[in-house]
Amino acid sequence: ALEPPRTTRNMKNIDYTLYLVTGRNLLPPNKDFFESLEESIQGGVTIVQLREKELDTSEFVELAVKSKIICDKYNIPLLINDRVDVALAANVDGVHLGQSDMAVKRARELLPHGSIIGLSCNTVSHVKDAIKQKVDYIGIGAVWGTQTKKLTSPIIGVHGVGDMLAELEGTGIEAVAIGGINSINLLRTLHGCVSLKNRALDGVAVVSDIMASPDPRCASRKLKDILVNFQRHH
Ligand code: TZP
Ligand code: MG
Repeated sequence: ALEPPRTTRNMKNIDYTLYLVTGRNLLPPNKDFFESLEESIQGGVTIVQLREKELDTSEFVELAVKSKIICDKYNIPLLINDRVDVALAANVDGVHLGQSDMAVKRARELLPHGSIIGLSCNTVSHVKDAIKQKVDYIGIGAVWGTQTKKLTSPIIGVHGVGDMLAELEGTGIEAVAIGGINSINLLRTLHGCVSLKNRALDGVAVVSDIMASPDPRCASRKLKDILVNFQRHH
């Protein structure tokens, strides 16, 4: 087994613009996971979360260690979905927690100082709670319908996302939307999610539009161009 690299990221100016959430089961036939990961970063992914629910612990740790080497090469932060133990073992940059995962406070105590902690939020009440728990960022969703995850909460829509963004005003907590976002609806999503007080998303999280693509570099670049252009004009 490879040794986990010993780099840490203590300065938190994280770029959430194009947030890749992985799902190896979505890869096209014969597409290698690490090749896809590297190409998606080359296309403009700015942060990566390994979301691999079906891997056992040893497989997940090894996947994380190898992914960290690729992410480090491009100075891209790497987060782990749900599993604080895996994040610790692979010495990655943080975790993304769901509402029923380990409490943020506990994860903060376990992880190295300066680790990134994100939380999934589906309601304004979740957002208020996330602010109290001092998370680094929240993932808001599902903004649209998705085939990638069996949803356990209603689809929020752009106005729902906007209402949740409004709560974040002045907190310094960043936000990405997730769920069914692709290059066709991205610009509409970005414009639609802007809160009444003009707060926009800091980025979008995407699974299938990148992972399922035979050309993830191209898929990412397409999304990134739209995001950067929106950010420039907003
Ligand atoms: N959480 C809410 S929707 C979703 C997750 C993990 C999946 C989004 O996947 P896709 O393929 O970008 O719709
Ligand atoms: Mg989770």
